[in-house]
Amino acid sequence: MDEKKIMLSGIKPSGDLTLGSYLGAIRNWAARAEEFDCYYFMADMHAITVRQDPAALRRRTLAQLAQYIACGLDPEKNTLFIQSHVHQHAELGWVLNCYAMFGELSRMTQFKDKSQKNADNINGGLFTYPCLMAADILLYQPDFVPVGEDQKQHVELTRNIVQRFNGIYGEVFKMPEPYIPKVGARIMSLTNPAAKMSKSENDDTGRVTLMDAPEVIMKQFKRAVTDSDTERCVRYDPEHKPGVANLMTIYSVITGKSYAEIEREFDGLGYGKFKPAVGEVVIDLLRPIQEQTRRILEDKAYLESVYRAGAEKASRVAEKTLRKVYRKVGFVAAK
Ligand code: ATP
Ligand code: LTN
Repeated sequence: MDEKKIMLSGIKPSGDLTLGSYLGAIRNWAARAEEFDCYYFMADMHAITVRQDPAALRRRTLAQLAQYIACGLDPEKNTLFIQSHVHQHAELGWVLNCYAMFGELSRMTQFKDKSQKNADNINGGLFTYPCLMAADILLYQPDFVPVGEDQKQHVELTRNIVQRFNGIYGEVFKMPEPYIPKVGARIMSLTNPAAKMSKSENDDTGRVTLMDAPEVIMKQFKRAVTDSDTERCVRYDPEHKPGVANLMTIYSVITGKSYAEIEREFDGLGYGKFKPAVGEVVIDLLRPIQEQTRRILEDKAYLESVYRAGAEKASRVAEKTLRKVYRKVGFVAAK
C-alpha cells in the first residue's frame, strides 16, 4: 500500500480566528484529507509566550477546534488535537533548544516584532518559540507544513535544525517543506494595509473574525482604508494602492476571479460599490461556518471525544520519533 504524504499545521488560540487565519491557512488544510495524512492542532503552549487570560485561553482553544471542524476538517479523516495534551512536544522542544543557535533565533522577525509589542514580557519562551514549533513539526515527520507567509522563516529554521541534527546523527528527521498559498498568504489589516491582519494585535477595526455578525463585517469593509487618489478605481497595484490590493486579494481568493476579471467587474463603479461587494462575499463565506461552529460548540461531549481521540493518535506517532531522538542523543532508555 502506498503511504500517504503527511501534512501538519497549527494555530495559536491567542485570539479569535480571523479571515486572515482562514484564507492564509485553514482554507488550504481542508479538502486535503483524502490525499494526505493530516495533523492540525491548537498551539496553546505557543499562545502563552504572550500573557493570556486563563479562562479566555480555554474558551478560545475549544472554539478554535469547533471552527476547524466547521471549516471542513472532518475529525474522522484528520487528526485534530490540543498541543498541551501531547507531552512529547515539550520534550522534543527541549532537545531542539540545544540544536538551535542564539544567533539564528535572534534573527526571527516574529521574535523582534513580539518583543517590541510586549516590551514588559520578553520571556525565554518568546525567544525559543521556533524550537517548540520545530518539535511540533518534526514529531510527525510531515512532508508539508501549510502556513501563511509570516511563518515561512520559522519553517526555514526548522529545516536548518533538521540539517544540523541529521548531519550529526543520521537520517532522524524528514525535511519538511513550507506550503504557502499563492494568493492570500498575507491578508492585511483593513485599516492599516502595511500590517498583517492579526487576531491579537492592532485594534479591532482592522480585522474580521470568523464569528463576526454580518452587520459588523459589512461595517468593517465599508470603512476599510483604500487610498486617496482621485481616480478611485479598482486596480491591482499593491505598491501604490495597498488597501485596494488587499480587498482585491480577499475577493479573488473567495470568488476564484482573477485580478483582471475583478478590475473589469468594477470598472467605472468606484470604491462605493466595491467595498460592500467584498463584505457581501465574506458574509456568504462565513455564514455556514458560523452556524456549524455554534452547533458544534453546544455539544461538549462531542468536542471532548474529538480532542481525546486526536491526542491519543498524535501521541502514538510522536512517541516513536521522540524515542528515536532520545536514543540518538545518548539518553538511557527508561524501559
Ligand atoms: P497572533 O496575533 O497571536 O500573533 P496571528 O493572527 O498572527 O496570531 P497565527 O496563529 O500566528 O495568527 O497564525 C495562524 C496561521 O495563519 C499561520 O499559518 C499564519 O501564517 C496564518 N495567518 C495568520 N494571519 C494571517 C494573515 N493575515 N494572512 C495570511 N495568513 C495568516
Ligand atoms: N507559529 C505558528 C503556529 C504554530 C505552527 C506550528 C504552525 C505553532 N506550531 C507548527 C505550523 C506548524 C504561528 O504563529 N502561526
